[in-house]
Amino acid sequence: GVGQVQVDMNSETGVATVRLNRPPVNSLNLDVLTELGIALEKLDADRTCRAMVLASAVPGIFSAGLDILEMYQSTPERCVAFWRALQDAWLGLYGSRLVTMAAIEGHSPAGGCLLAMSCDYRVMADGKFQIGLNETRLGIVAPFWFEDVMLNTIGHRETEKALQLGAMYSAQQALSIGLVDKVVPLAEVMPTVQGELKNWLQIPDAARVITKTSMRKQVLDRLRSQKEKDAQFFADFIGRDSVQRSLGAYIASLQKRKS
Ligand code: CO8
Repeated sequence: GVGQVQVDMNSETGVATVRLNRPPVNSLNLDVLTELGIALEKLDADRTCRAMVLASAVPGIFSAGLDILEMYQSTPERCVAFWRALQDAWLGLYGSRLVTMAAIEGHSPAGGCLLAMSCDYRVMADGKFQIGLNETRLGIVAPFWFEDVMLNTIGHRETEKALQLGAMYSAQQALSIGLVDKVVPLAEVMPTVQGELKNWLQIPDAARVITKTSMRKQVLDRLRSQKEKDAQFFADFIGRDSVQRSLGAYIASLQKRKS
């Protein structure tokens, strides 16, 4: 595909590469999340596909996370639609039967970190890029299922610190707490992912998928059982004056940083 979510399926290897392509920073708006959800659904249904690499078509960025403009001065209806698209994309990714690998070749805050953590394996470029759930720094709160995914990735103690502080980690720091699995120079990220995929693809799919499902089902079901409530909570929370003020200030600080 050539849209904001590019899918390249290699039918010889059974590996699909999915690249986010929304310059300048791959922020996730309603359209991109909808496209991503559909792409994941299609790959899941494609019996020739065994694995997926999630990456970016935009140099220097994996994803800047949720599009802040979807949360700022929006309407409750739009907020709910936006949140449903995020829920569905995430349920598709975290629950995917495919081997999923994140090739993190750039910054990966907030929603970007969520996407990466939701894969089976993460390789990150060494250097200046950062990854983490920074929500509290924006005056917002990572939803319970973001928290669940992080708990499942780095454990309770590190998650407590990471979430309260809204901590952003360098690749080396992320490696040391288990937030990513491997750190290599930028040019080595893709080759490293391809090499690691060989290990995962040696395992018979059926046994691996049953194991993955068993490990992730509880967290998936927790959201599945309260999607509407969660979407409504998001819309209500985002609509608060105090939250809107925090987001407004954060957007201003992002713009100021540039000059
Ligand atoms: N959404 C919308 N616009 C963004 C975002 C974003 N997430 N990130 C950056 N932009 C904009 C910038 O404002 C800038 O716009 P402009 O050109 O008009 O000034 C443009 O994109 C380019 O950004 P930068 O110049 O900052 O690009 P850099 O390459 O220097 O830096 C970074 C890239 C590191 C990604 C930096 O832009 C950054 O830190 N962005 C903010 C990332 C962030 O904090 N994301 C959090 C989103 S919240 C989320 O994902 C989960 C929310 C859960 C909600 C729960 C509520 C209940």
